Amino acid sequence: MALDQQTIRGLAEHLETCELRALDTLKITDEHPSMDWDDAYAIQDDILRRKLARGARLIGLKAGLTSHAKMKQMGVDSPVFGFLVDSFSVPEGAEVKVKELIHPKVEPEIAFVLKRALKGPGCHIGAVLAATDFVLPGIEVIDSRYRDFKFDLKSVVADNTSAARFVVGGRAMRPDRIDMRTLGVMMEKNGEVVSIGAGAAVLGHPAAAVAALANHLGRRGQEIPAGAVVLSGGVTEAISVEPGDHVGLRIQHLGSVSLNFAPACRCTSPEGNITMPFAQIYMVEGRTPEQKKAVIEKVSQALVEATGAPIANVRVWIHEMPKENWGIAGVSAKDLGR
Ligand code: OOG
Ligand code: MG
Repeated sequence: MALDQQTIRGLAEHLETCELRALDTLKITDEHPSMDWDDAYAIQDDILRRKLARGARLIGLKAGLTSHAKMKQMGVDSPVFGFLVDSFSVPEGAEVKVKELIHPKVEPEIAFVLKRALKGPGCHIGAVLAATDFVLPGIEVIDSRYRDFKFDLKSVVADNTSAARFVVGGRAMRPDRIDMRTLGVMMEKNGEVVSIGAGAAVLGHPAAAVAALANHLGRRGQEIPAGAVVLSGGVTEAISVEPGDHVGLRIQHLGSVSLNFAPACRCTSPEGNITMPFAQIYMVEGRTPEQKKAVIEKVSQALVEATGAPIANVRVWIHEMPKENWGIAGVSAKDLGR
């Protein structure tokens, strides 16, 4: 390990605060270039410890960056592993509160539920299939705490592999009834197909990702517990979502599962009953058009940040007050001598 305990705790607190307040940050290896793999997982473990201390329940684990599409999208070359707690779990068809997230993306995944614990080293696809109770379709919502999703592998491990929310549902299927490699996967956003893939995209067989997770944990003296849900990794690249989006995932033989992303804000504008964040600014007359434009741009940006609404939905209205109406506590500007 290259970092001391205090630094590890400080980085865990920083990353978890970013998660809880929906704030982004620069990747932590920028300031700690010597950080090694053990440090990265120690930071992730400390984030889990913080959550458990506040009453969270560990309900599952995840493998990430297990498909070529994902590795290519993120510019990395090996899988990473993280944890899932109860607050990440969203019921089927429920609304995800976009305001609680920074820049969410969705991924289609095959989720495993184990009937027996799995421990590496030496875990393989056969052992995973024997220990699996059933598999389900799952949508993972990832939300890297790093600005613009720009990170390296160690930084993303420390950030619990961008884990944020997930839903599982559809039809539970025993693993001996299907060939997971040839399962067709189709994800749609607002009724349009946004990604298509097959199970084999995940390390040749999604169970290989679960075996890799068990082997990773085995090296650290841990195991995948019975009853845990395991997300085996995005089959295709991740897709960005905006407030108001609907995302559906259909996997051959496993049925479908869906999520809604809460609309930004419900306001009525002068144009009718349109969903859009709306701000009115009062200013004394006399500003140039350029100055007014700059105010509109700044306020629009603040609304985008505060509500998560797309910039195109934001409206800013400037009211100009005549100079003679301006005053302080009933004394006009003129009488104030200004
Ligand atoms: C890292 C998490 C990747 C997956 O399924 O590949 C992941 C990221 O891309 O931010 O969960
Ligand atoms: Mg994932």
